[in-house]
Amino acid sequence: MDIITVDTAPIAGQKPGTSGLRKKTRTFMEPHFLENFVQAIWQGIGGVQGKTLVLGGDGRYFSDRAAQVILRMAAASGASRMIVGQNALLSTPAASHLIRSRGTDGGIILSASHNPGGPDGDFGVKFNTANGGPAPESVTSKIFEATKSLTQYRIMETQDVDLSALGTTSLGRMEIEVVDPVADYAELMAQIFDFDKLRALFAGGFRMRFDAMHAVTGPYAKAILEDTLGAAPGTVVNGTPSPDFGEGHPDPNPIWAKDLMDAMHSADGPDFGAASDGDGDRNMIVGRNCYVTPSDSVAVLAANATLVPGYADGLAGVARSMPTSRALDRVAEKLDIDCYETPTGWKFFGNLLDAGRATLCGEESAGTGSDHVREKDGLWAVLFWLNILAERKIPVAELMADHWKTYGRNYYSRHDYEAVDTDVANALMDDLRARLADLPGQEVAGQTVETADEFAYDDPVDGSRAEAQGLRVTTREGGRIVFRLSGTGTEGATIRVYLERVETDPTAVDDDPQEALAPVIRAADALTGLAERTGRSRPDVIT
Ligand code: VG1
Ligand code: CO
Repeated sequence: MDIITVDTAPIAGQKPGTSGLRKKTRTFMEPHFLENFVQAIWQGIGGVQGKTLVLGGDGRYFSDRAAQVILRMAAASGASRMIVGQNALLSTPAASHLIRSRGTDGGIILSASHNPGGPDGDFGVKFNTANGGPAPESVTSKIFEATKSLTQYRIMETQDVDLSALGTTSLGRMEIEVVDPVADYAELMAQIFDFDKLRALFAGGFRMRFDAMHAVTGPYAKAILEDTLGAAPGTVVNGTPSPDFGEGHPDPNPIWAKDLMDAMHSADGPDFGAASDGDGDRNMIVGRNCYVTPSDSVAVLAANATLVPGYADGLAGVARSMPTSRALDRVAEKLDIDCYETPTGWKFFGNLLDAGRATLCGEESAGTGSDHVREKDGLWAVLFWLNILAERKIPVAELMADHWKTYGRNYYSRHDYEAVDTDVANALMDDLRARLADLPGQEVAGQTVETADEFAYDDPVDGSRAEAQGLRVTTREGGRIVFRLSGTGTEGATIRVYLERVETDPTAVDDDPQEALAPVIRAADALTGLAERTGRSRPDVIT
């Protein structure tokens, strides 16, 4: 087994985005592309000499090859141990848990999350630090700097490691431990939730459908929901991970999880439906005839948290990303706890969780999580909902109606315009940014602007500052509009328009969100001329 040093040159565009480096799979398969980025990670974290890392991912196309390359590069640079999920599979939350529970120096997650996979799809590589969370910007910027000056990488020349068999092998002097991807995670869930109550719920005839979308959560959901909690066989659908996600789009929202939506709206549909994304960190919650927006979901979890054994003592605080609706703030106010507002992306919650300032966190993009790991966690959110339903014994629709009566309703929707010409998207943002200071007091499509600014975040724990995190406008009529460009796309630009309107009249909380938001939607278009500039008459995706 020889360690060789390969000459290379910097490759442009290896800047980690909202959640790691994401590119077309074919780009990752180009000569040196993956190797350069991995070598840059080693440099960015001060080398891997003597370190222990976790490795796994969502099983998408090219993961098996990438895992072998990473193992050979870790061995070549002196890592002492790699803990790898069997067949290189690990959901993102399970990887986060392993990094923490085994006291490692961090880990690498191979995933492009909710983006489609396959040779024509997307691939991604993300580094997580020893706390189990996505590397903060202080680390990702070092990695990016390293990509710009790389001239060589080190790799071991050897046969593939067999990642299908559990147990410990070695590569040169590095040990490789292949672990069951599900076992430790399932054990953690059993510590947090009341599994006896959940068993009783299913034994009592409660019917559920969990759509794993051909992605990584299938084995986790089957083991926990069907094998451990006694949900009927067949509860988990699309439960076998496939490299191209069954040619699907593993994004758990009403558009891409349409089969599940249809089932939940049929006469004899299940009581409860849920779905997760490619790497298992997102969740969609839907009751009979009742889709729960992610922003409402985290608010409901916070309001009912003490019903769950793991949170019986209450919450230290909560946090949400800035574009997420302020439904959570209303609950926090009632509970008299802090509610932090962070930039988009889970890496910004890490410090708050580590410092014990926040217990629950959520993002409008179907991400919910807590201090049990340092990533958002899809299946955990589903079990949380089940635990609440087992205690409250009412249908999801009734629970939501009750929540809105108590807290008011934050009508909310996100409109995405995908693969927009990058120059058009940048110009739209630049023009609005330039006008922000003049907007307060102006009337826009019948709404009067109250405040307008660009969001920047000062981390209360380490004092770091993140700028340019989205343009936001509030109106006197209770509306809020946020404009942001996605940091996870791989084609052109994706413009995200986040729309919200607060309704506190208990008799007006049952409207269709798109109708309730119509004035806000009109104002968003008038503010930016979005339809005209992009030539799009409607968004590509509405969630
Ligand atoms: C999107 C979401 C963001 C989420 C991120 C990663 O980022 O908006 O809330 O944290 O994806 O999620 P962006 O920059 O495209 O808006 V995942 O499930 O990809 O790890
Ligand atoms: Co994800």
